[in-house]
Amino acid sequence: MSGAGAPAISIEGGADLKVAVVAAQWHTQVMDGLVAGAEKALAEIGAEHDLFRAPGSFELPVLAKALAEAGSGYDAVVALGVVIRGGTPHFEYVCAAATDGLNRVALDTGTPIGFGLLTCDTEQQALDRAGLPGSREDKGREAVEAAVATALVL
Ligand code: DLZ
Repeated sequence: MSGAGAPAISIEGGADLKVAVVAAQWHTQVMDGLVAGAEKALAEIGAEHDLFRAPGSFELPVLAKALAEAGSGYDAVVALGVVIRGGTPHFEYVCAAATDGLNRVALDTGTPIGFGLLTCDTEQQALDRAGLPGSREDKGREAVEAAVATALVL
């Protein structure tokens, strides 16, 4: 985890988990970094994982719900996306729908959802957090660690 007050969290035991990663496709360069960071973290943890692609961040909750439901076989879901503010209120609607939807999926299903949705004013802010060479932060990895750590508590 990174940022002021970020904890060092334990992911010991995560190798026994099966994790679904659901990733939007808008803003390819940023998404490539988020997905690579998430997959690298899962490989290091040793958790079995599968990657599913959503068209945009608005579609993340419906895919996350299918993957989080009992019987899917997944212990945790990691949602990745990036929304960048434009000149219309569309940004607010997509961010709210994705955020509220993912939170609802986690609470309704009881399956932890790692929240790897970047909501940024500029593309540079997203690149700074994408886990790419030169990025300050790796939010794909952080979302994996949070989801795995939560699943290990349950
Ligand atoms: C339409 C749209 C726009 C303008 N911007 C983004 C974005 O920055 N990030 C993102 O993930 N998706 C965006 N989308 C697509 C919507 O999430 C959604 O896929 C479409 O509205 C179709 O339902």
